[in-house]
Amino acid sequence: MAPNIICRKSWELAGLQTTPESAFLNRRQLIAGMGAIASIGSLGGLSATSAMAAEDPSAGLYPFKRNEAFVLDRDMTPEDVNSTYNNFYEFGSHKQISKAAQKLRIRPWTLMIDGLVDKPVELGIDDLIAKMPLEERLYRHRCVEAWSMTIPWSGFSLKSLVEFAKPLSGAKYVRFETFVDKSMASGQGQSWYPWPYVEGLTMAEARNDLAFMVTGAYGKPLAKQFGSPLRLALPWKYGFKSIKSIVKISFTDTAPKSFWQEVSPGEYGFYANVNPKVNHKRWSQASERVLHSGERVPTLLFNGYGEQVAGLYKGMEDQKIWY
Ligand SMILES: Nc1nc2c(c(=O)[nH]1)N[C@H]1C(S)=C(S)[C@@H](COP(=O)(O)O)O[C@H]1N2
Ligand SMILES: [Mo]
Repeated sequence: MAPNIICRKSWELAGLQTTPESAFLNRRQLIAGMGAIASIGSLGGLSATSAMAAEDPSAGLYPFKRNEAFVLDRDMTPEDVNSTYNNFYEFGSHKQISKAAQKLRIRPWTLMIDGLVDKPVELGIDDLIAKMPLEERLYRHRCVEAWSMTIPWSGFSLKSLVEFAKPLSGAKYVRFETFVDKSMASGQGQSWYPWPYVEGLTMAEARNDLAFMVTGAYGKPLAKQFGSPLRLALPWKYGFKSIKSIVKISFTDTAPKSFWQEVSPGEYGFYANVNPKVNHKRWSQASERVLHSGERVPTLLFNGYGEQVAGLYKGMEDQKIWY
């Protein structure tokens, strides 16, 4: 991983310790718990925050405790920058989808866990969150399009979800699937795309410490455009592997075919590990544009996370693991 320099950034001072807001959210939670929330529609003029608390009962749990093992040598991307520049094709095939994504309904939200497991289970997102060890991690994110950002994600390790799912010994891969609902997601009307968005990992990748299930960012529940209420963060792989708004996780014995493999098999493969020396068919991967500064910096092997993940690919370096 990158040199261990811990810098306190301005967003931390301004953002995470906003006691007034979290105190307010906790009060809202309490009211919701007492059943008084039923009257919320008649209050009128609700602030965005209280509307969020009403729709997202997990709001009072944030911020999660930061896991100090994940440190960065880069500036944090300001929240307003990466929450207005997103890839979420369900809401349009361009970066300005943040408004359209507000149509996403995030409660009730059910996650199905099935396939080669002890017992398939369907559970609500808040039940899942209640069972998982919650923490915050600072991660880099490197899009295959050669831009990058740095984000404080909240969530839990994918490893803990795998343990909860109790996969059978025949399980070799994990397959993830995004919701399908054309009435919320206008992009899903573009029938030339192979909806739903699908992604996959090997079991060893899914059990690696770095693989993170994300429920929040910047010390609060995920904004919808980030793929709420549940997405992946796989910082050593190109960003498209970090699938958003997950409704189904299946354990399988065959490698799942991902959305982008389906769209363009010559350009996108199953592993998609970051490697500055292996170019995309149409552009170089040697460097990347830092989203908030516009600066160009060299791209690092495994996006700087080789220490944690290189062992997963020992002896496979000459295979198709770099796109
Ligand atoms: N369901 C779904 N997940 C997705 C995408 C998408 O279009 N749909 N885009 C991917 C790509 S290409 C990237 S770079 C990241 C972008 O995440 P961000 O908008 O939070 O930066 O989400 C990934 N996950
Ligand atoms: Mo991406």
